Amino acid sequence: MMDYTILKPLAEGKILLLTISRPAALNALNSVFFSEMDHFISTIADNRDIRALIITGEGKAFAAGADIAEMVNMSPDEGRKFSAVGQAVFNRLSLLPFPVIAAVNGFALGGGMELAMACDFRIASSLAKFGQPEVNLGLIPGYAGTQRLPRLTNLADALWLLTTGEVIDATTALQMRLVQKITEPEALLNEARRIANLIASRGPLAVKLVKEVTRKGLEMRFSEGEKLEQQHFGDPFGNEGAEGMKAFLEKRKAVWD
Ligand code: CO8
Repeated sequence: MMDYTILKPLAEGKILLLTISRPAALNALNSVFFSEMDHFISTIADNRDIRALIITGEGKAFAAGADIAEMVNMSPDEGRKFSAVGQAVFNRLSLLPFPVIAAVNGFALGGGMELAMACDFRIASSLAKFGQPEVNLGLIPGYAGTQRLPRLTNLADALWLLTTGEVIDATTALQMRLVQKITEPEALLNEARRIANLIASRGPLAVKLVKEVTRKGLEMRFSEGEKLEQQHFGDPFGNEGAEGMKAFLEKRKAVWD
């Protein structure tokens, strides 16, 4: 794995652990982060050996937002450009052909919460804090927070967080289904690893397809989504699906590769 300034990638068998490491600034997301993330995504996007990615933060933050110091003097057009770059990188992240799990260890604020929302699901430490405090700075979210939050939770909870900038704890985030699970702080990474390894033990083509169909289907009309599912349902037959079903009938573990 390449050496980065802010990102610390670690391969652990079939899963990857990516740590955002800029703890002195609470892992605030600056342009170096986005260019490293963009590069990192390019290096892993076509690697068939990777079955899941976990993203976490070093220190007391997951990421405390976009880098305010970097944005303070931007013009409206520079702001738009900064937003476009971040949106593109987070979209590429969400479209990776394997699941991406956010292991939220601490503050996930503003752009940090948007990063967590670009992942496929979220596990939170009991110490994690979530919020979209942009309005506190006279700003709005720029990495698709206004779009992902109401889709992941609901319109009212999203507008509560987006208009008040209020920071919520992990229990409240669980109640609004922003996170799927809470762990003790010291158990967070091992729980994320357990889930990632569970994914890695399943049929690799099936995991890839089920993510793609589910995510793409959400952008479509129901009947079009059904057609997409139908089409890809056929893909594993005769190969991975044949092995998985045969293994079940023979009461043995499937051999995927
Ligand atoms: N940007 C830059 N630096 C930051 C950020 C940030 N978002 N967050 C924290 N830091 C820095 C602090 O400035 C401080 O630096 P220094 O030690 O040099 O003074 C260091 O990290 C430690 O922070 P604190 O001393 O403030 O730590 P506390 O434990 O006292 O407080 C908080 C923690 C409550 C998380 C506090 O740091 C805070 O409120 N941070 C800002 C949170 C915030 O408003 N985030 C939203 C940012 S805006 C955003 O994300 C918009 C996204 C869309 C952008 C679209 C592109 C245009």
